[in-house]
Amino acid sequence: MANAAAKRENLTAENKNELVEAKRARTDDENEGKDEIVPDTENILSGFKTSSVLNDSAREKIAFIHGKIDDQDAVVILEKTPFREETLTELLSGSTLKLEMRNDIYSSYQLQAPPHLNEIKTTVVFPATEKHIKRHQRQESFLVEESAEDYQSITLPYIQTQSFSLQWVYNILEKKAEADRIVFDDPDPHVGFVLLPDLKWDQKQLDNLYLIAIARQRGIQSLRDLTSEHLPLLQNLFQKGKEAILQRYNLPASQLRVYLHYQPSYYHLHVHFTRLGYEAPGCGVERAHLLSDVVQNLQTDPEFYKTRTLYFPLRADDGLLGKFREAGRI
Ligand code: M7G
Repeated sequence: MANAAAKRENLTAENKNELVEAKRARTDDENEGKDEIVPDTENILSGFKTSSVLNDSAREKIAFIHGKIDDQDAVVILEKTPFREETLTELLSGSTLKLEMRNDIYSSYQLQAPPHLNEIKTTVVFPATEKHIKRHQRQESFLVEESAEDYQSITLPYIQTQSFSLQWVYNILEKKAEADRIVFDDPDPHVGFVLLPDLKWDQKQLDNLYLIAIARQRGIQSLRDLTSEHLPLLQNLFQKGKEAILQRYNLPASQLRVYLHYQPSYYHLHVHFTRLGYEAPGCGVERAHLLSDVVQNLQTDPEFYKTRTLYFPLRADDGLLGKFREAGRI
């Protein structure tokens, strides 16, 4: 499905040539044209009952909805997708226009697009935990200052009991899920990783390219665990990740923002590869650490991330923020 999506000729003008190159570079053609339509009987959302809108953004055209499916909690994320130059002609000529107002040379309309040009990227988390629901709720954030001691006494004990399940990560590494979406796989148990499209990317255009590289090595929870011992892994992942993206999408490293989150949501080492021009959620300076900086810091000081004070934002309802408050650290 991933390959089929990437192959559709619907990238922006700037990327047309890139796509031609990307097609040439691709070898795994077997999934072409296999986008699945889920039959009504299997439509997980057919019985969805909305409880509340957790958050929405008119500018980003995204809504986070909490509801129930068969009396169990679910979170649905609806996101209107960017326009694609390749489908503009069809969109403009093949739609119905409803006039709203006309004044001199100005007029405004409601355009009703054909269904296939009016898709909404939909992510479903089901069954959703309390943590998933809270995570998407509109909240104020606070910047936390975490010393090495704070990490040991506050953060580590908290994340050991509270963090999200990593089952989806293990499913990817063991090819039990998303196997057909893998862009690159290095099977080495120490320095290997799997590179694949992030859940947030619909792969319809390169403007908002978003992939994640998941380390094969288990037990590296976050940036805090990294030492110079991990340099071979980080450098391998960086180098091969960039090469794979160049090969598949014809995007050079100078077009990429490659970084780790601290705090991450999932405590298994993974690296975000996003398009430089795309303001991906969580790419701000208070949460994103460029992989090239991480590598250099570890080269200069093998214990850099074990000893430094790190800063990160936490949402008002985050239990970890409560722990920092209890300890009088905020
Ligand atoms: P993070 O830095 O731990 O937290 O990144 P964040 O979600 O707050 O950014 C985890 C990344 O994994 C995010 O970019 C998610 O969109 C992505 N992700 C999460 N899940 C559950 C999946 C999944 O099932 N498949 C894929 N491909 N990506 C996922």
